[in-house]
Order: sequence, then structure tokens, then C-alpha cells
Amino acid sequence: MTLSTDLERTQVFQQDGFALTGELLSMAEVETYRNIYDRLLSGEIESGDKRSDLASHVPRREGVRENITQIMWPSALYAPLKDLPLHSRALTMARELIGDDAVLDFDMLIHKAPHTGVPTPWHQDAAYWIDLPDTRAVSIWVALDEATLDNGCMWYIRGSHQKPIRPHRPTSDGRNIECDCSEDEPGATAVPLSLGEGVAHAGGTLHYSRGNISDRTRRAWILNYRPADMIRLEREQGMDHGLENNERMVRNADAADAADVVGSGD
Ligand SMILES: O=C(O)CCC(=O)C(=O)O
Repeated sequence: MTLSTDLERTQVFQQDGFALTGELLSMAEVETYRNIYDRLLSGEIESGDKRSDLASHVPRREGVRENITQIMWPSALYAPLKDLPLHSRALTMARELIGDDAVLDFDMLIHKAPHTGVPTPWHQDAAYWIDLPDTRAVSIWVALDEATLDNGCMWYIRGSHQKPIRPHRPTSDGRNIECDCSEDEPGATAVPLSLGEGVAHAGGTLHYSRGNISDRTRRAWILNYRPADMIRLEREQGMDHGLENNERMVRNADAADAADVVGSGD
């Protein structure tokens, strides 16, 4: 995908449910973020209950702490992040894509270590979230390593955000959620990225990534934006994406099967 203007990018985002952002970080800036990322991963910067395994339902190989490490709210765990360039650049991109009232809802890290080989389950982010009257939302997924098919680049189902949210269910250990989908579905598109590049997806866009079967690490920084009024509504209802309580479940009524309705997660 080559995009020449901002207008085209917004049109692609609205039509397909995802769009390339282009470069958001230079190589030197990527190094700064990698350093902080690795300090979070090693525990030098403490993440407490904000750290979990996005594929905890899959048996782990010996010596592997998480199949897929997810750390919610890095910007809350390490305050200087807010003064580094990514948050303001991603905010500008989010406002371009969903409107000037967009503000940061939450951020997170998703890391796939070499040879962990476990896919991120197919899901729509909106299934983790409570119902809101204004569903505009954008996640900006930023590659701190080259993202390829072999180390787990993102995959999307083009146009899926325009269809009803699919039924989701808790993963077998109840700690994350998933839905039925596959790379064989029409519109399935892999999005390899170079270092420092990003891809933006909508809250209703079906996505997943393959397991990392390569020798290389796959570090992604993800920033989520939605209208300020909707964030206010979410917070009033106790929904803070793991800032206080890092519990993930099916929360959106449309995505919940009758049996799975649990007040419900990212
Ligand atoms: O990085 C991944 O594998 C999954 C990312 C994801 O689910 C998201 O950004 O919402």
C-alpha cells in the first residue's frame, strides 16, 4: 500500500478499517523506545499486574515466561514517555483519522520473543470494550522491529469493521478473548512494516498475528485513541483498560453470546 496524501489515508481507513501511517519514529528514536521497552520487559521498570500473557491458554515451552507478553499502560508506568515524540505524533495521526476530539484512551506493549510461535487470537478490539454511543476508535500499532510474516506482523480482514461484531468467547483459560476467523477469509491482508512504521486499525476491524517463528524479536507499541467524551463515559463506568484492574473479557453486548455475557477487556 502506498499512500500519497492524508485524505487518501483517511479514506482508506474508513473503507478498509486499517491504513498505513508511514514512519512515526526515526531509527534513533526507535532505539530510545526499544531501551524503555526492554527495561519494561526485564522488569527494571516494574509493571505489576499490568503485565500478562495474551496467549496464556497455550502451554508454554520450558523457560518461556509468556507466549505473548502484553504490558498495559506503559505511559503510566514510566511517566517520561509522554514527553517523547510518539504520543504526540500518534495523536496527530489519530485526529486525522477519526476527528479532532480524539485523545489517548490507553497504550500497551505486545511482545513476541523469538521462537515463541504462538499466534495472537483473532478478535475485534470492540468486543473487549463496553458499548458506547460513538464507536469511533483507532489503534496505532508501531513496529519497533521490522514486522514480517515470520515474526508476527499484523493481519486484518479488510472491511470487517463495517459488519456486525462477531460473537467472541473467552480463551480456554478465561483470560483473553477470541472469535472464529482465519487467513482464508476474503479480505485477509498481512501488513509487514519496517522499523518505526505504523498501521492504524479501527475498533471493529478483525485482526490477529501469526506466532513468531523467527530468530528475531517482535516489539510493538500500540496507542489507542477515541473521542474525549467517550473516554469520560467509559471511565464513569469503571472502564480504564487495565489501569486499575487488568481483567480482560467480552464486554460489548453485540459480541457476547448469551452464555458469555460477563460485564467485561484489549
Ligand atoms: O500485536 C499483536 O499481535 C496484536 C495487537 C492487537 O491485538 C491490537 O493492537 O489490538
